[in-house]
Amino acid sequence: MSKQRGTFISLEGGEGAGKSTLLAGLRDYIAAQGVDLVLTREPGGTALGEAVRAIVLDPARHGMAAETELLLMFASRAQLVRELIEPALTAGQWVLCDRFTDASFAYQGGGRGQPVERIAELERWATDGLSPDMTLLLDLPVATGRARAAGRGEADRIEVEADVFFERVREAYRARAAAEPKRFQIIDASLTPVEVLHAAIAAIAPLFEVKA
Ligand code: Z5A
Repeated sequence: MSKQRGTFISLEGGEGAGKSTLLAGLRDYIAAQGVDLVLTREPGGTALGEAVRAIVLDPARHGMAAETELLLMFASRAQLVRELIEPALTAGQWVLCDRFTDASFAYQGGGRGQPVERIAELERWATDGLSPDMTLLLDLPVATGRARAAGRGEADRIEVEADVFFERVREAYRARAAAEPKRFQIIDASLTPVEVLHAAIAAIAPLFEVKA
């Protein structure tokens, strides 16, 4: 008998929203339910993807065109889907991914102004249209997130953008969540880390019921 396909969850949010913090707590919670879980991130997650990440976030690469940035995000993603995500889901594992295609719609679409139809076309081609079963969007005011992220050392090539860029990113995320309310769960990321974790656990609870 073939194994039941695994569940794919993505985490999204603006800078300093608390994805890394939530990821650790969520990993422990999901694993404690007896689920075989794979953690990964974008851009990155594979040897090739991590090499792409180093290039695309390198603050020294000032002249990178918005089109190049978009294609690099999808180059990393195409590899991650084929090398890690699809094989894991096929084997019945769950995948928890720190960012996925919604980030390209938010940052390259909302932030950089790349056309949505172009990103959607890349999504169909590069990922075969793979979409998470659930996306947790950590939403909080840009100023709060930026204040949290400040003082973490050198900002990467995207983090140096102005507040107005991150306001567009936030709006693009919220628009996507409004357009796909079944897939997205919006979490108030201004709550304490423990409260955010509890909200995330409540949000993913139906996924365990579906698999039971
Ligand atoms: N990017 C893109 O443009 N297009 C794409 O398609 C993809 C990505 C996939 C790297 O992403 C960059 O890639 C990112 C988007 C772009 N660029 N930017 N900007 P990343 O996810 O690796 O990096 P990040 O967005 O910069 O994540 P982050 O800033 O590290 O945020 P975080 O993981 O969400 O936050 P954190 O590290 O958990 O928390 C930040 C601080 O806040 C830390 O001190 C925590 O202790 C604190 N914190 C966390 N939660 C709380 C709460 N609840 N209350 C108070 N303080 C908290």
